[in-house]
This record gives sequence, C-alpha cells and structure tokens, in this order.
Amino acid sequence: MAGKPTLHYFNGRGRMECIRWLLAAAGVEFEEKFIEKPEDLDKLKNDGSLMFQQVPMVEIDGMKLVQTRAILNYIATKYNLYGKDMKERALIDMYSEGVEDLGEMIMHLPLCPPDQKDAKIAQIKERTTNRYFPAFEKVLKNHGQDYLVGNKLSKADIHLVELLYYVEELDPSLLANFPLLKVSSPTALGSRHTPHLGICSLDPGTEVLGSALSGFLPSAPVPSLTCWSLSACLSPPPRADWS
Ligand SMILES: N[C@@H](CCC(=O)N[C@@H](CS)C(=O)NCC(=O)O)C(=O)O
Repeated sequence: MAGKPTLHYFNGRGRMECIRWLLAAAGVEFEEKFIEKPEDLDKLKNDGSLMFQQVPMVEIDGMKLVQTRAILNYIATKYNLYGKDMKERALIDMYSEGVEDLGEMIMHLPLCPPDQKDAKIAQIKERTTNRYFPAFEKVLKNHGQDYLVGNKLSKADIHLVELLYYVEELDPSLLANFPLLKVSSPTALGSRHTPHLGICSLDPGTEVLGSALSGFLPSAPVPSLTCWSLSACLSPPPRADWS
C-alpha cells in the first residue's frame, strides 16, 4: 500500500489548509513537514522539489505535486469527490472557484495595512452576504438536496464548509440569514471544539450544510492533522518575499 501523502508548507493554514480539509474529508491520513525557516524553503527549492519554487507541495503516489488547484483536483479525482461527469465537474469547479474568491479575500486580511483593514472587512462582509452566500444558498434551495452537486459529497461542499468556518470566525452573524449553510454553533459542537480549530475538532455527526454533509467528517481526528488559530495562520509570512 502506498505511504501517506506528505504535505510541505508553513505551520499555518494559508494555501495548504484546503488540501488538509480535503484529505481529512476523504479519510486520508497524512504527514506534514513544516517549513520553519527560510533555509527549509531554500532546501526544497535547491533540491528540485518545487517546480515553481513555491509551496504548497504534496508528495503523493510517487509525485511531488505543486499548485494548489492541481493538488486538490488530483485528490478529489482519486477519492471520488469530483462528480460523475463533465457537467458535474464544471459545476464543482464553478462553486469551488467562488469559494476560493471569497476565501482569498479572508486569507489576505491580516496582510492588509492597518488603515485599510476596516474597509476590507466591510467589503468581505458585503460580498459574503450579498454575493457568495446567497448564491450557494440558492443552489441548495433550488435542488432541495443536501450537497451542492449531484446529491453527493464533492470537493465543492468541503471547500464551502471550510469557508463557512472562516466566515464564522470573522463574524458569526453573517451566517444568520442562510439556514441551508448553517454551521452548528461552537457550543453545539461540544467540548472538543474551540472557535479557532478546524475540521479535526468537529464531532462526527455535526450538522453542517444541511444535514447529510455531517457524514464526511472523519470518524476520528486525523492524527497528523494539526489545526491553527486564524491569527497564527494568517500572520504575515516570515519573509518579505513570501506571498
Ligand atoms: N499558484 C500557486 C501559488 C503558490 C504560492 O504563492 N506560494 C507561496 C506561499 S503561500 C510561496 O511559495 N511563496 C514563495 C515564493 O514565491 O518564493 C498555488 O496556488 O499553489
């Protein structure tokens, strides 16, 4: 049997977090090798592990994959989280890109100059409530199913649930008018949950995104899956040229 995938990234959420979520949702255990100092990144660059001298990089099935979307698509295909045909896949891509657009805005928030931060937060809230959440709520409402595409869990659902947690961290009231995107309150999640923890802190069976999505949560925390606080993950990168 092939070994566990190894994830190379900083000890923070950043661009790797969606990959961690997807693997966790697929029930795949993985190892992490954190880049803790500039020399760690230089080493990966110099030994030819990084095609574009950038991370995330995931070692999986004998490959060293870079580019976040390529990695996600490979994992989603491998674990049957990418729809049954071209049309479903197009929808999954479309929804995933929408999630990514809002997620990027949130991810870059800590890098925002202090004098622009309030305006950025206001823009994120406006886009959340007027553009992105209504769109996803409408999809679920229109087809009346628990998953976004094909009445089956896909990577789009997993990316969306991850996003819901970030939005909830920013301002829980933003979820109020979107009953189908409901995330259980931190209290309802039980003692293992703290507001800044990610997927492995959720109790199996937690009600997220309708009800059926609860099934995708790992039945036990993935041992090597680490969670980070929003502030720690999104703190400015350790070197000025890291974006
Ligand atoms: N399009 C790439 C962007 C990757 C990227 O910007 N990675 C940053 C860290 S989040 C990086 O490695 N920066 C170092 C560099 O560019 O030298 C992806 O989605 O994976």
